[in-house]
Amino acid sequence: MAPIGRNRGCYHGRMLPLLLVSSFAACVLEEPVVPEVLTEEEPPCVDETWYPDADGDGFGDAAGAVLACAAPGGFLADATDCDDTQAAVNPAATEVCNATDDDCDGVVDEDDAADASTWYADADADGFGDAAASVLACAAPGG
Ligand SMILES: [Ca+2]
Ligand SMILES: [Ca+2]
Ligand SMILES: [Ca+2]
Ligand SMILES: [Ca+2]
Repeated sequence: MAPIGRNRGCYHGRMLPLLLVSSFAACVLEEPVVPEVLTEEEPPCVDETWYPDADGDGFGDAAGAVLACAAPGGFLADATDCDDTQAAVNPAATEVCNATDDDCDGVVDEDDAADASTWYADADADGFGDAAASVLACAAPGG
Protein backbone atom coordinates (compact mmCIF):
# COMPACT_ATOMS: atom_id res chain seq x y z
CA MET A 1 0.00 0.00 0.00
CA ALA A 2 1.32 3.39 -0.93
CA PRO A 3 1.78 6.15 1.59
CA ILE A 4 -0.86 8.90 1.50
CA GLY A 5 -0.10 12.50 0.67
CA ARG A 6 3.10 14.34 -0.06
CA ASN A 7 4.69 13.29 3.20
CA ARG A 8 6.13 10.00 2.11
CA GLY A 9 6.59 8.95 5.67
CA CYS A 10 2.93 9.29 6.39
CA TYR A 11 0.78 6.23 6.29
CA HIS A 12 -2.83 6.39 7.38
CA GLY A 13 -2.03 9.24 9.70
CA ARG A 14 0.84 7.47 11.40
CA MET A 15 4.48 8.07 10.96
CA LEU A 16 6.53 5.32 9.51
CA PRO A 17 9.74 4.61 11.38
CA LEU A 18 12.95 6.48 10.52
CA LEU A 19 11.22 9.86 10.06
CA LEU A 20 11.68 13.03 12.07
CA VAL A 21 9.25 13.53 14.89
CA SER A 22 8.86 17.18 13.79
CA SER A 23 6.97 16.10 10.71
CA PHE A 24 4.33 14.32 12.75
CA ALA A 25 1.99 17.33 12.75
CA ALA A 26 2.05 17.52 8.96
CA CYS A 27 1.34 13.85 8.83
CA VAL A 28 -1.75 14.18 10.97
CA LEU A 29 -3.00 17.04 8.79
CA GLU A 30 -2.70 14.89 5.73
CA GLU A 31 -5.03 12.35 7.14
CA PRO A 32 -7.93 12.02 4.76
CA VAL A 33 -10.78 14.18 5.87
CA VAL A 34 -14.07 12.36 5.98
CA PRO A 35 -16.53 14.72 4.33
CA GLU A 36 -19.56 15.55 6.39
CA VAL A 37 -22.55 13.70 5.15
CA LEU A 38 -24.97 16.31 3.96
CA THR A 39 -28.51 15.14 4.38
CA GLU A 40 -30.57 16.39 1.51
CA GLU A 41 -33.65 17.93 3.00
CA GLU A 42 -36.98 17.88 1.30
CA PRO A 43 -37.95 21.27 -0.09
CA PRO A 44 -40.05 23.01 2.52
CA CYS A 45 -43.76 22.62 2.20
CA VAL A 46 -45.27 25.92 1.16
CA ASP A 47 -48.92 26.24 1.95
CA GLU A 48 -51.08 27.62 -0.80
CA THR A 49 -54.72 28.60 -0.77
CA TRP A 50 -57.17 26.26 -2.43
CA TYR A 51 -60.85 26.78 -3.06
CA PRO A 52 -63.62 24.20 -3.30
CA ASP A 53 -65.33 23.63 -6.63
CA ALA A 54 -68.55 21.96 -5.54
CA ASP A 55 -70.37 22.29 -8.85
CA GLY A 56 -67.40 21.12 -10.91
CA ASP A 57 -67.45 24.04 -13.35
CA GLY A 58 -63.72 24.64 -12.97
CA PHE A 59 -64.14 27.76 -10.85
CA GLY A 60 -63.60 27.78 -7.10
CA ASP A 61 -65.66 29.22 -4.29
CA ALA A 62 -63.89 32.00 -2.37
CA ALA A 63 -65.73 30.84 0.74
CA GLY A 64 -64.30 27.63 2.11
CA ALA A 65 -60.66 28.28 1.26
CA VAL A 66 -58.09 25.91 2.74
CA LEU A 67 -54.32 26.09 3.11
CA ALA A 68 -52.36 23.09 1.91
CA CYS A 69 -49.19 22.14 0.05
CA ALA A 70 -51.15 20.43 -2.67
CA ALA A 71 -54.71 20.83 -3.81
CA PRO A 72 -57.10 18.53 -1.96
CA GLY A 73 -59.56 16.63 -4.12
CA GLY A 74 -62.24 18.91 -5.49
CA PHE A 75 -60.21 22.02 -4.75
CA LEU A 76 -58.46 24.37 -7.15
CA ALA A 77 -56.57 27.65 -7.13
CA ASP A 78 -59.39 29.68 -8.66
CA ALA A 79 -61.80 31.65 -6.48
CA THR A 80 -64.03 33.41 -8.99
CA ASP A 81 -67.17 31.26 -8.90
CA CYS A 82 -69.95 33.48 -7.57
CA ASP A 83 -72.35 30.52 -7.25
CA ASP A 84 -70.67 27.23 -6.50
CA THR A 85 -74.00 25.41 -6.50
CA GLN A 86 -74.69 26.01 -10.19
CA ALA A 87 -72.22 24.82 -12.82
CA ALA A 88 -73.89 27.10 -15.39
CA VAL A 89 -72.97 30.14 -13.32
CA ASN A 90 -69.31 31.11 -13.54
CA PRO A 91 -67.11 33.89 -14.98
CA ALA A 92 -66.95 32.11 -18.34
CA ALA A 93 -70.73 31.77 -18.63
CA THR A 94 -72.89 33.86 -20.92
CA GLU A 95 -75.30 36.28 -19.28
CA VAL A 96 -78.89 35.57 -20.20
CA CYS A 97 -82.14 37.11 -18.98
CA ASN A 98 -82.96 34.87 -16.04
CA ALA A 99 -82.71 37.07 -12.95
CA THR A 100 -79.34 35.49 -12.21
CA ASP A 101 -75.82 36.90 -12.48
CA ASP A 102 -74.68 34.14 -14.84
CA ASP A 103 -71.23 35.54 -15.64
CA CYS A 104 -70.29 36.56 -12.09
CA ASP A 105 -69.63 40.20 -12.95
CA GLY A 106 -71.82 41.38 -10.10
CA VAL A 107 -74.63 42.60 -12.35
CA VAL A 108 -77.83 40.61 -12.87
CA ASP A 109 -79.22 40.48 -16.39
CA GLU A 110 -77.10 43.33 -17.68
CA ASP A 111 -77.85 44.94 -21.02
CA ASP A 112 -75.34 42.77 -22.89
CA ALA A 113 -77.22 39.58 -22.00
CA ALA A 114 -77.26 37.16 -24.94
CA ASP A 115 -81.04 37.18 -25.19
CA ALA A 116 -81.64 40.83 -24.32
CA SER A 117 -84.47 42.44 -26.27
CA THR A 118 -84.26 45.59 -28.31
CA TRP A 119 -86.39 48.37 -26.92
CA TYR A 120 -87.30 51.55 -28.76
CA ALA A 121 -87.85 54.88 -27.15
CA ASP A 122 -91.39 56.22 -27.29
CA ALA A 123 -90.78 59.81 -26.34
CA ASP A 124 -94.24 61.02 -27.34
CA ALA A 125 -95.95 58.01 -25.70
CA ASP A 126 -98.06 57.29 -28.76
CA GLY A 127 -97.31 53.59 -28.47
CA PHE A 128 -94.88 53.54 -31.35
CA GLY A 129 -91.17 53.43 -30.76
CA ASP A 130 -88.44 55.43 -32.40
CA ALA A 131 -86.28 53.17 -34.55
CA ALA A 132 -83.43 55.65 -34.18
CA ALA A 133 -83.41 55.36 -30.39
CA SER A 134 -83.10 51.76 -29.28
CA VAL A 135 -81.46 50.02 -26.37
CA LEU A 136 -80.73 46.40 -25.57
CA ALA A 137 -82.02 45.18 -22.22
CA CYS A 138 -83.70 42.24 -20.58
CA ALA A 139 -86.58 44.38 -19.36
CA ALA A 140 -88.11 47.46 -20.93
CA PRO A 141 -86.52 50.63 -19.65
CA GLY A 142 -88.85 53.46 -18.72
CA GLY A 143 -90.11 55.28 -21.83
CA1 LIG B 1 -67.49 25.99 -9.06
CA1 LIG C 1 -70.59 27.85 -10.50
CA1 LIG D 1 -78.72 36.49 -16.01
CA1 LIG E 1 -73.77 39.40 -14.96
